Amino acid sequence: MIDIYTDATANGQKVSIALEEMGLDYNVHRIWLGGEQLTSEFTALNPNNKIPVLVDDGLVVTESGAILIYLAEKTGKFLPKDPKGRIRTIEMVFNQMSSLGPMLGQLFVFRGSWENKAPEVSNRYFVEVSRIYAVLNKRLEGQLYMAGDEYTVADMAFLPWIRNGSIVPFTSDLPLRTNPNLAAWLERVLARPAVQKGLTIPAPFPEDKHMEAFFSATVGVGTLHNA
Ligand SMILES: N[C@@H](CCC(=O)N[C@@H](CS)C(=O)NCC(=O)O)C(=O)O
Repeated sequence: MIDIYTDATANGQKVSIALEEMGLDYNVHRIWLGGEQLTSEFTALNPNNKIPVLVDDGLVVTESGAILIYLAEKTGKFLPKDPKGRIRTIEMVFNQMSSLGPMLGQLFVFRGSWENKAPEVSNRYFVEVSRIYAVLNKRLEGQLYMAGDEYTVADMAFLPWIRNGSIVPFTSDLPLRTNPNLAAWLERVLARPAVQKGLTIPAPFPEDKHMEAFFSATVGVGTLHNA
């Protein structure tokens, strides 16, 4: 049986989307990022104190990109079998993990939790995320999905992040509409029923807790990260 330890953030949603897409049964353990990621029970699973964590019959897997590849290999789904499609998919999972995720995460920190008090810093991340959007837009020229014409785990890696960028009020100026291939891709993947379901697991943060939970933990501000 599969257990996931997760919260309602983009990295967590990647995993619930994948599990829904693959039709796997799983138990959800919600780790409230206001501090539950620091308990000894949780850090025994992931010493890096970050969600998501997946446990499959005693095998613990951390890092959302690794979890996506693990699930794709386990099920034989959403990771093309041909060498080119396979490496394109892995390439784009790594790309998301090392570029869009950290850069957009920092944009959320400096625009949101730090209320844009360091505009030069916010601007550096805004410019970089905008550049990444344009690169993705170019990549999507003439292909339906991030790794080609097949929907793969690479799409699952990008989609909760780009969706968040489009719904968080202080990143509404990100150039999504002006990158029409990327905007069309987002609509395409968001139309999938498994994606819609995965985005609700675990349930979104309540409005009043959203900023507190997201900013005090996810982005590493406040007292949680002083140690
Ligand atoms: N590279 C990791 C990043 C995971 C990550 O940043 N998780 C955040 C939530 S999206 C977290 O658990 N933050 C809690 C903390 O930093 O204390 C992955 O993709 O799994």
